[in-house]
Amino acid sequence: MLTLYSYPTLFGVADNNGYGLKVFAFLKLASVPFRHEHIFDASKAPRSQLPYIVDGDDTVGDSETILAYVAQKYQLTIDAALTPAQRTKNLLITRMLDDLYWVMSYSRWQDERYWHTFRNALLREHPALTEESLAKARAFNSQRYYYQGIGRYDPDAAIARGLKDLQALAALIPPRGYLHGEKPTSIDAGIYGFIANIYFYDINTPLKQFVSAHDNIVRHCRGIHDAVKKTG
Ligand SMILES: N[C@@H](CCC(=O)N[C@@H](CS)C(=O)NCC(=O)O)C(=O)O
Repeated sequence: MLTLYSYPTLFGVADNNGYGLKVFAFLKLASVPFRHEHIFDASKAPRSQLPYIVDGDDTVGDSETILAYVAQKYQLTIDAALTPAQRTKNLLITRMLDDLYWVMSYSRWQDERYWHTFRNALLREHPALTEESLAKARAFNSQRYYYQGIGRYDPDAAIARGLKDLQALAALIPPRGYLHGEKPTSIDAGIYGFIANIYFYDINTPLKQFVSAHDNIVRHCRGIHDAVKKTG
Protein backbone atom coordinates (compact mmCIF):
# COMPACT_ATOMS: atom_id res chain seq x y z
CA MET A 1 0.00 0.00 0.00
CA LEU A 2 1.12 3.54 -0.74
CA THR A 3 2.70 5.32 2.25
CA LEU A 4 2.57 9.09 2.69
CA TYR A 5 5.40 10.54 4.78
CA SER A 6 4.58 13.99 6.02
CA TYR A 7 4.80 16.29 9.03
CA PRO A 8 2.66 15.67 12.13
CA THR A 9 -0.79 16.99 12.96
CA LEU A 10 -1.51 20.28 14.70
CA PHE A 11 -4.76 21.93 15.83
CA GLY A 12 -6.77 19.03 14.38
CA VAL A 13 -5.38 19.18 10.84
CA ALA A 14 -3.69 16.05 9.50
CA ASP A 15 -0.41 17.78 8.69
CA ASN A 16 0.95 21.09 9.96
CA ASN A 17 2.49 21.76 6.56
CA GLY A 18 0.40 22.87 3.59
CA TYR A 19 2.12 20.64 1.03
CA GLY A 20 1.66 17.47 3.06
CA LEU A 21 -1.95 18.32 3.91
CA LYS A 22 -2.62 18.89 0.21
CA VAL A 23 -1.39 15.37 -0.67
CA PHE A 24 -3.33 13.89 2.26
CA ALA A 25 -6.55 15.62 1.11
CA PHE A 26 -5.98 14.65 -2.52
CA LEU A 27 -5.56 10.95 -1.65
CA LYS A 28 -8.70 11.07 0.49
CA LEU A 29 -10.79 12.91 -2.11
CA ALA A 30 -9.66 10.51 -4.82
CA SER A 31 -10.29 7.47 -2.53
CA VAL A 32 -6.75 6.12 -2.88
CA PRO A 33 -5.94 3.85 0.09
CA PHE A 34 -2.74 4.83 1.92
CA ARG A 35 -0.84 4.62 5.17
CA HIS A 36 0.11 7.93 6.77
CA GLU A 37 3.46 8.16 8.55
CA HIS A 38 4.01 11.42 10.41
CA ILE A 39 7.66 12.39 10.71
CA PHE A 40 9.74 15.47 11.57
CA ASP A 41 12.98 14.40 9.94
CA ALA A 42 13.01 15.18 6.21
CA SER A 43 16.51 13.81 5.60
CA LYS A 44 15.31 10.58 3.90
CA ALA A 45 12.99 12.44 1.52
CA PRO A 46 13.85 13.21 -2.10
CA ARG A 47 15.48 16.69 -2.01
CA SER A 48 15.20 16.40 1.80
CA GLN A 49 11.74 17.94 1.80
CA LEU A 50 8.39 16.62 2.97
CA PRO A 51 5.99 15.32 1.83
CA TYR A 52 6.99 12.24 -0.10
CA ILE A 53 5.40 8.91 -0.88
CA VAL A 54 6.68 5.37 -1.22
CA ASP A 55 4.59 3.17 -3.48
CA GLY A 56 6.07 -0.26 -4.23
CA ASP A 57 9.52 0.41 -5.67
CA ASP A 58 8.81 4.10 -6.33
CA THR A 59 9.74 6.97 -4.04
CA VAL A 60 8.28 10.29 -5.14
CA GLY A 61 8.77 13.74 -3.63
CA ASP A 62 7.22 17.17 -4.31
CA SER A 63 3.47 17.48 -3.83
CA GLU A 64 2.68 18.30 -7.47
CA THR A 65 4.83 15.42 -8.73
CA ILE A 66 3.13 13.12 -6.23
CA LEU A 67 -0.35 14.13 -7.42
CA ALA A 68 0.62 13.56 -11.07
CA TYR A 69 2.23 10.18 -10.24
CA VAL A 70 -0.78 8.95 -8.25
CA ALA A 71 -3.29 10.21 -10.84
CA GLN A 72 -1.50 8.33 -13.58
CA LYS A 73 -0.75 5.14 -11.66
CA TYR A 74 -4.29 4.76 -10.27
CA GLN A 75 -6.02 6.12 -13.38
CA LEU A 76 -7.80 8.77 -11.32
CA THR A 77 -10.57 10.80 -12.91
CA ILE A 78 -10.71 13.60 -10.30
CA ASP A 79 -9.28 16.16 -12.78
CA ALA A 80 -10.27 14.38 -15.99
CA ALA A 81 -12.94 16.89 -17.02
CA LEU A 82 -10.81 20.02 -16.57
CA THR A 83 -10.29 22.27 -19.59
CA PRO A 84 -6.85 23.61 -20.59
CA ALA A 85 -7.87 27.03 -19.20
CA GLN A 86 -8.81 25.48 -15.86
CA ARG A 87 -5.49 23.62 -15.75
CA THR A 88 -3.66 26.90 -16.38
CA LYS A 89 -5.62 28.53 -13.57
CA ASN A 90 -4.61 25.65 -11.30
CA LEU A 91 -0.96 26.24 -12.07
CA LEU A 92 -1.25 29.94 -11.21
CA ILE A 93 -3.06 29.23 -7.95
CA THR A 94 -0.51 26.56 -7.06
CA ARG A 95 2.34 29.01 -7.60
CA MET A 96 0.53 31.65 -5.56
CA LEU A 97 0.19 29.13 -2.72
CA ASP A 98 3.97 28.62 -2.92
CA ASP A 99 4.25 32.33 -2.12
CA LEU A 100 1.72 32.11 0.72
CA TYR A 101 3.67 29.16 2.16
CA TRP A 102 6.66 31.39 2.93
CA VAL A 103 4.53 34.00 4.67
CA MET A 104 2.73 31.35 6.74
CA SER A 105 5.98 29.70 7.72
CA TYR A 106 7.59 33.05 8.59
CA SER A 107 4.56 34.02 10.72
CA ARG A 108 4.94 30.83 12.76
CA TRP A 109 8.68 30.62 13.23
CA GLN A 110 10.05 34.12 12.85
CA ASP A 111 7.35 36.64 13.77
CA GLU A 112 7.83 37.28 17.50
CA ARG A 113 4.11 37.99 17.87
CA TYR A 114 3.11 34.40 16.99
CA TRP A 115 6.21 32.25 17.49
CA HIS A 116 5.58 31.49 21.18
CA THR A 117 2.01 30.32 20.56
CA PHE A 118 3.16 28.13 17.69
CA ARG A 119 6.06 26.68 19.68
CA ASN A 120 3.84 26.00 22.70
CA ALA A 121 1.28 24.22 20.50
CA LEU A 122 3.99 21.98 19.04
CA LEU A 123 5.38 21.19 22.50
CA ARG A 124 1.89 20.49 23.87
CA GLU A 125 0.78 18.22 21.01
CA HIS A 126 4.11 16.51 20.37
CA PRO A 127 5.84 15.78 23.68
CA ALA A 128 8.80 14.18 21.87
CA LEU A 129 9.83 17.68 20.76
CA THR A 130 12.02 19.79 23.02
CA GLU A 131 12.55 23.54 23.30
CA GLU A 132 16.10 22.89 22.15
CA SER A 133 15.11 21.01 18.98
CA LEU A 134 12.60 23.74 18.11
CA ALA A 135 15.17 26.49 18.67
CA LYS A 136 17.42 24.62 16.23
CA ALA A 137 14.62 24.33 13.66
CA ARG A 138 13.88 28.02 14.15
CA ALA A 139 17.47 28.98 13.42
CA PHE A 140 17.46 26.76 10.32
CA ASN A 141 14.20 28.32 9.10
CA SER A 142 15.53 31.80 9.71
CA GLN A 143 18.30 31.05 7.22
CA ARG A 144 15.82 29.65 4.71
CA TYR A 145 13.70 32.80 4.97
CA TYR A 146 16.70 35.04 4.53
CA TYR A 147 17.92 33.28 1.39
CA GLN A 148 14.39 32.98 -0.06
CA GLY A 149 13.87 36.68 0.63
CA ILE A 150 10.85 36.81 2.95
CA GLY A 151 13.21 36.91 5.93
CA ARG A 152 14.34 40.38 4.88
CA TYR A 153 10.77 41.74 5.20
CA ASP A 154 9.63 43.24 8.47
CA PRO A 155 6.75 41.24 10.01
CA ASP A 156 3.97 43.58 8.86
CA ALA A 157 5.31 43.67 5.30
CA ALA A 158 5.50 39.86 5.23
CA ILE A 159 1.92 39.57 6.46
CA ALA A 160 0.78 42.17 3.89
CA ARG A 161 2.23 39.95 1.17
CA GLY A 162 0.24 36.95 2.47
CA LEU A 163 -2.93 39.02 2.66
CA LYS A 164 -2.56 39.88 -1.04
CA ASP A 165 -2.37 36.16 -1.81
CA LEU A 166 -5.48 35.52 0.27
CA GLN A 167 -7.32 38.38 -1.47
CA ALA A 168 -6.68 36.68 -4.80
CA LEU A 169 -8.03 33.44 -3.41
CA ALA A 170 -11.09 35.18 -1.97
CA ALA A 171 -11.87 36.48 -5.46
CA LEU A 172 -11.60 33.01 -7.02
CA ILE A 173 -13.46 30.73 -4.61
CA PRO A 174 -17.15 30.65 -5.53
CA PRO A 175 -19.90 31.14 -2.92
CA ARG A 176 -21.00 27.52 -3.46
CA GLY A 177 -19.32 24.36 -4.69
CA TYR A 178 -15.63 24.18 -5.47
CA LEU A 179 -13.17 25.86 -7.81
CA HIS A 180 -14.29 24.07 -10.93
CA GLY A 181 -17.83 23.00 -10.07
CA GLU A 182 -19.93 20.98 -7.66
CA LYS A 183 -17.26 18.43 -6.84
CA PRO A 184 -13.76 19.07 -5.50
CA THR A 185 -10.78 18.57 -7.80
CA SER A 186 -7.08 18.52 -7.02
CA ILE A 187 -6.79 22.30 -6.76
CA ASP A 188 -9.31 22.25 -3.91
CA ALA A 189 -7.02 19.84 -2.04
CA GLY A 190 -4.16 22.29 -2.64
CA ILE A 191 -6.12 25.27 -1.38
CA TYR A 192 -7.30 23.30 1.65
CA GLY A 193 -3.72 22.31 2.50
CA PHE A 194 -2.76 25.91 3.13
CA ILE A 195 -6.04 27.47 4.28
CA ALA A 196 -6.76 24.76 6.88
CA ASN A 197 -3.30 25.45 8.27
CA ILE A 198 -4.42 29.02 8.90
CA TYR A 199 -8.11 28.67 9.71
CA PHE A 200 -7.99 25.84 12.26
CA TYR A 201 -4.98 27.24 14.10
CA ASP A 202 -5.55 28.88 17.41
CA ILE A 203 -3.11 31.62 16.43
CA ASN A 204 -4.79 34.91 15.74
CA THR A 205 -2.71 36.25 12.86
CA PRO A 206 -4.09 38.78 10.35
CA LEU A 207 -4.05 35.84 7.89
CA LYS A 208 -6.50 33.98 10.11
CA GLN A 209 -8.61 37.09 10.59
CA PHE A 210 -8.82 37.52 6.83
CA VAL A 211 -9.80 33.89 6.21
CA SER A 212 -12.40 33.93 9.01
CA ALA A 213 -13.98 37.08 7.58
CA HIS A 214 -14.57 35.48 4.16
CA ASP A 215 -17.52 33.09 4.11
CA ASN A 216 -16.56 31.57 0.77
CA ILE A 217 -13.08 30.61 2.00
CA VAL A 218 -14.39 29.28 5.32
CA ARG A 219 -17.11 27.23 3.62
CA HIS A 220 -14.61 25.80 1.14
CA CYS A 221 -12.18 24.88 3.90
CA ARG A 222 -14.84 23.27 6.08
CA GLY A 223 -16.29 21.43 3.07
CA ILE A 224 -12.98 19.73 2.26
CA HIS A 225 -12.21 19.18 5.96
CA ASP A 226 -15.50 17.28 6.39
CA ALA A 227 -15.04 15.37 3.13
CA VAL A 228 -11.56 14.12 4.04
CA LYS A 229 -12.67 13.14 7.54
CA LYS A 230 -15.67 11.19 6.22
CA THR A 231 -13.57 9.04 3.92
CA GLY A 232 -12.02 7.52 7.06
N1 LIG B 1 7.79 21.86 -3.75
C1 LIG B 1 7.65 21.07 -2.54
C2 LIG B 1 7.84 21.93 -1.32
C3 LIG B 1 7.88 21.12 -0.04
C4 LIG B 1 8.44 21.94 1.10
O1 LIG B 1 8.65 23.16 1.00
N2 LIG B 1 8.68 21.26 2.21
C5 LIG B 1 9.24 21.93 3.33
C6 LIG B 1 8.15 22.13 4.34
S1 LIG B 1 8.66 22.98 5.76
C7 LIG B 1 10.35 21.08 3.94
O2 LIG B 1 10.24 19.87 4.01
N3 LIG B 1 11.41 21.73 4.38
C8 LIG B 1 12.51 21.08 5.02
C9 LIG B 1 13.79 21.55 4.45
O3 LIG B 1 13.78 22.35 3.47
O4 LIG B 1 14.81 21.12 4.97
C10 LIG B 1 6.28 20.40 -2.56
O5 LIG B 1 5.38 20.85 -3.28
O6 LIG B 1 6.10 19.36 -1.88
